[in-house]
Amino acid sequence: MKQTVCAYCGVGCKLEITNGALKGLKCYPVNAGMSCAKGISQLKTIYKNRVLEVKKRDSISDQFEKSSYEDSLKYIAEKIKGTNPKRVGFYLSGQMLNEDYYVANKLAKGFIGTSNCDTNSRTCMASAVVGYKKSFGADFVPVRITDIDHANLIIIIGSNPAEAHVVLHNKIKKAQKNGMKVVVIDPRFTMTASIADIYIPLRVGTDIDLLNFLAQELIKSDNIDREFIEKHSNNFDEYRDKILLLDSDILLESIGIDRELFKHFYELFVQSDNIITAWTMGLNQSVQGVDKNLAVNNLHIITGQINKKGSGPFSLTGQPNAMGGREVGGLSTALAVHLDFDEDSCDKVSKFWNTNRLTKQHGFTAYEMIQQAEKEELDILIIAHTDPIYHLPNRHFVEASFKKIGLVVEINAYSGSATSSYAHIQLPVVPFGQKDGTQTNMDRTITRVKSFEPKDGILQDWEIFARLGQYLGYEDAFNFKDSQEVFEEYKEMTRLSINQHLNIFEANYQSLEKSPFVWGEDTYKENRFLTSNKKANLFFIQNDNLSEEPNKDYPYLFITGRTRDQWHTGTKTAQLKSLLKHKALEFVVINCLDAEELNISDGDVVEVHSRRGKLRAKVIIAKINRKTIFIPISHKEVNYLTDDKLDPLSKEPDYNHSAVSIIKV
Ligand SMILES: Nc1nc2c(c(=O)[nH]1)N[C@H]1C(S)=C(S)[C@@H](COP(=O)(O)OP(=O)(O)OC[C@H]3O[C@@H](n4cnc5c(=O)[nH]c(N)nc54)[C@H](O)[C@@H]3O)O[C@H]1N2
Ligand SMILES: Nc1nc2c(c(=O)[nH]1)N[C@H]1C(S)=C(S)[C@@H](COP(=O)(O)OP(=O)(O)OC[C@H]3O[C@@H](n4cnc5c(=O)[nH]c(N)nc54)[C@H](O)[C@@H]3O)O[C@H]1N2
Ligand code: SF4
Ligand SMILES: [Mo]
Repeated sequence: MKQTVCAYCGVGCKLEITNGALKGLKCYPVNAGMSCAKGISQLKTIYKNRVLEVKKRDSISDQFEKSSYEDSLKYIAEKIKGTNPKRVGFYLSGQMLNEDYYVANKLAKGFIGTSNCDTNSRTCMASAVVGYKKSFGADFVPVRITDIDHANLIIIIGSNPAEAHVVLHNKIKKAQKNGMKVVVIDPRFTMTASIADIYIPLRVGTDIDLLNFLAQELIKSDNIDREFIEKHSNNFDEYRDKILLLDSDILLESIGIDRELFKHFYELFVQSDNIITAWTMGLNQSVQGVDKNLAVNNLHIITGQINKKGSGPFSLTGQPNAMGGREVGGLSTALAVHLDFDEDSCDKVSKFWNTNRLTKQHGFTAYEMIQQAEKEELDILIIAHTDPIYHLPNRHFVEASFKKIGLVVEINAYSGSATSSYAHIQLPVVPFGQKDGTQTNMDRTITRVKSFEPKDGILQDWEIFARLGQYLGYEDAFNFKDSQEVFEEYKEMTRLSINQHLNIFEANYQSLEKSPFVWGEDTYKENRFLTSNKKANLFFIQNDNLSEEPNKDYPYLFITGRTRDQWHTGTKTAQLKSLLKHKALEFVVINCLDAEELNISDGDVVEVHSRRGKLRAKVIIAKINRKTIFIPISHKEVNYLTDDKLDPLSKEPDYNHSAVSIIKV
């Protein structure tokens, strides 16, 4: 029986191939035989819509011409040699395998000497990473998927697992049958909300107010864990004093719910022994994304709901290997293996990689690289496994900036990305089914990704970076034989980490297939946080309402997200008829009273305008707060509307909060 892991979401379901079909692997605890429609459709996409030739052109107004890996990579190497490393950028992806990430990161930061090596995880998990580091001292998710079986309450806030993490949602439903309660907090009545014991339709961007209000009530009624606070936290007195000064009427008014509903939520909270809070893009993708994460972490600290079975703040990772990318060091704000750019770390890493070209400071983050390009300060951008033209906010700005980059290289397995129209060189790679290595799911489980189809002369992502390294003259450093050899080097490198949880060096590549490795499993339950005094930090947070406010010209708030059977830009999923049945690709959800006011009916086409751009979409009238609309990422033009404000610390974009107007066409 052939086994592998799903290449879509962060749940990381194990799949088996029997009789030419994929299905969930029964004996694997994470999915126990379950899977979703996207997951099992992947055999059909291995040979569909693929990029199979190396292509090159001088200008993006020219047609592509056929090239070869050797010619193109030698050309790229020459261009890199002739440029200041600070003007070179790498744009990676939480969908790359650990081995792909490792080699790309080693090449960029270790040998080319640029830390402008960031990933699409910046648009996704960056706020959670910073939040965990500030609260607990390390980028470490202190919850496992199996904790759901031991929780009495799960609070799902800014997250829609029924569509985005389907198998996790099924696990939640199962736990609910066994008594666990579910609270869903979302301005939109989602598929997840439909199973909620309590649904809280808060106003967009008011999560901090709600979480602060809850903290205030808990402190006032002494429903907090004093012993835990005393032994394991910093800054409680200041936090408490400031929380108690908040005016609850003003908070309620901001959240937009009545006191009675809040009371139900509060009562459920205090009656529950074990509580998990799960969140995703409704909190992270915000100009206050880090603050929203801190507000969640605060609650778990004051109630001691952390580091014990069935509890904890659970940031749900979106992409299949976004967690692995963080471990390897794919973000421009990290060097490698959870090390920062301090002198000691730089020395250790230089020695390990045997290089004197290591970059020694943070690089530009994803959107900042585009801002550099706009100032004509980026000469080369190498993009792998992601489509920044499509996915970054304020797309007109992104498109104009891309045109100023001298050399754009796109490494993609599939054709039809928006970025390919802006690329000078397109390099094909093998996708799921033909590639080999490891990936880490949302609860730190490292599994083996197995190839089961021939590569037909096409390279895997890491092989492209390794060859480029060799053409740049670093033959020894990039002389890897296979994915296992890359993993072995990466694994050894994790011994350098200061994150005491990161024990990946104990994993065994050969046995990963049968017994996946969970890193950090034995260390955290002892309440040892990785801050300087080993205690968790409380931060008083206020809602500063920093997002774009609606006004007379743009009276609606626009939020964004996913639909169940589509994967982002759809180069794989939008090709399959079977996956197009669930929901249309290009729709806008509007509240029925707003629709009435605008004289719009279900199925009408409307034009949505923001200060940055416009698009057309088909109306679906559904339950969503008034003056709030939802457009999914499957809408090809969605990011012409979105705002490009960034969180000041995580640099994650404010996708989920733009002011728009709606016009019937
Ligand atoms: N089918 C499918 N699944 C996927 C993906 C996919 O493309 N397709 N992508 C994967 C990736 S990369 C990611 S990051 C995850 C994302 O996983 P999720 O974040 O669960 O998915 P979204 O649909 O973005 O849901 C965000 C939710 O936040 C809500 N929201 C918006 N603003 C606010 C707010 O101010 N407060 C609160 N409380 N809620 C708000 C939205 O209504 C929406 O329901 O999904 C992963 N899974
Ligand atoms: N409006 C709006 N914008 C958003 C979001 C949102 O919710 N709303 N969410 C943001 C988030 S959380 C994310 S994660 C991003 C996602 O945005 P992207 O990362 O741009 O979306 P994907 O479609 O997942 O892109 C993956 C690309 O990799 C290619 N590919 C597939 N397999 C392989 C392979 O093996 N190797 C290589 N090299 N390429 C391969 C695919 O063809 C595709 O072009 O979007 C962000 N942008
Ligand atoms: S839930 Fe996620 S990991 Fe599991 S099969 Fe579906 S997309 Fe794949
Ligand atoms: Mo994501």
